[in-house]
Amino acid sequence: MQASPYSYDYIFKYIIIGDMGKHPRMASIGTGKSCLLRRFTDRKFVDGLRNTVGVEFGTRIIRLEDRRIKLQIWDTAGQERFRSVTRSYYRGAAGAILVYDITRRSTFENIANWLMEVKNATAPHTVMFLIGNKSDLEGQREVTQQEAQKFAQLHGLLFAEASARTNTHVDECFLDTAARIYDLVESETIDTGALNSGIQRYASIWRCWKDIDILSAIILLWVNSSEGIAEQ
Ligand SMILES: Nc1nc2c(ncn2[C@@H]2O[C@H](COP(=O)(O)OP(=O)(O)O)[C@@H](O)[C@H]2O)c(=O)[nH]1
Ligand SMILES: [Mg+2]
Repeated sequence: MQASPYSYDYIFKYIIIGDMGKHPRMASIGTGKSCLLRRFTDRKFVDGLRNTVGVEFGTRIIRLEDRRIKLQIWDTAGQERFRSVTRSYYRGAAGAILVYDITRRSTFENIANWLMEVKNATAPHTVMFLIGNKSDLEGQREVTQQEAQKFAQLHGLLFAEASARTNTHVDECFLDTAARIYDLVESETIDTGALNSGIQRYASIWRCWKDIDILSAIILLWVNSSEGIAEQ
């Protein structure tokens, strides 16, 4: 049964960042951020996305334990061409997905800069996931999995190689990030009430009804007791 798209317990905001970079022969080619996003939210590979213009974010509702969580994933809309992204883009991100292209070493080397930008602009508990995208292009690899793994460990990032094209490990990257954020929420490490936590708590319709039941019981009690006072 498909639940209502409006009933969920949390919204987690994610951002995706990484180079667009330059290819020696061709025009600029991105690391695949928009393709990863579309693969996760629309469950398809959309080739030839035009620099994200007009697409600001994608969403998908996932389930973790008995909670429904809406992942709201923001895409850079081409801002990364200038090697920096406005601060408002980072604001209130609970999860940051950093993407490099395993076939272009410069995109991996630049991750250190992206990481610095994210750390400077987000809350301390923002969960970060490093994706080495285009794992389908093994023959053109310029970055080994081991060195990326080592970098991720050093900086406390989750890590996986993935391919938006062949749909390899894409869901895992977004879902593992959500699971880590959820753990931080459950253990109260993240204060969901704090401004810019990147998390919004929502009452599902069912929960609302339960709250309304409790509220009407309180009103009824109050009316009864005040009637009792009036009769005395
Ligand atoms: N082979 C391969 N190509 C990919 C993959 N993901 C994206 N691409 C290609 O890389 C280019 C840039 O992708 P895009 O998502 O627009 O990059 P962005 O600028 O980082 O958003 C496009 O030509 C995509 O078709 C992948 O997993 N494998
Ligand atoms: Mg893009």
